[in-house]
Amino acid sequence: MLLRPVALLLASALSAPAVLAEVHEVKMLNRGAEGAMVYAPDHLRIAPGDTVRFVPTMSGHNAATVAGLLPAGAEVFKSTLSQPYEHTFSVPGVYGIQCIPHLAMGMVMLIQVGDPVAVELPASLPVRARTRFVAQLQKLEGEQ
Ligand SMILES: [Cu+2]
Repeated sequence: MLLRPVALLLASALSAPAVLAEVHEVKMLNRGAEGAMVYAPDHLRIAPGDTVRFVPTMSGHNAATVAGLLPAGAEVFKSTLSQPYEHTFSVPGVYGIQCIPHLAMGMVMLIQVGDPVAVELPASLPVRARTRFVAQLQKLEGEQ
């Protein structure tokens, strides 16, 4: 009789994170609704602890963090070309994601983890990447 409340508490503590965490899928495409060399969707708002699965729908792409466009303390990553890749985002903030072969063609996306924060784009970005980041930031702000 005394064990029952403890068991219930343990069960709810163990199941809560699994219920809340989500997996979001992003396709890597040579062409999509937003033009050539795109992630689809090109921006995401997710909760801390959620996972993003980058899917090589078309080959020759990858997903990597952008130097100067990720939260302090966040993990830097770079996936293998043409391979599926999953990353769990635990540190809140805004992450820029780039396809390394196609950064100059503007193959980038933004992932906002948790609440909105002010974002300053790195000065060294190629023009097409900057243009898309600016458009993606506006979409994120418009959806808050
Ligand atoms: Cu690419």
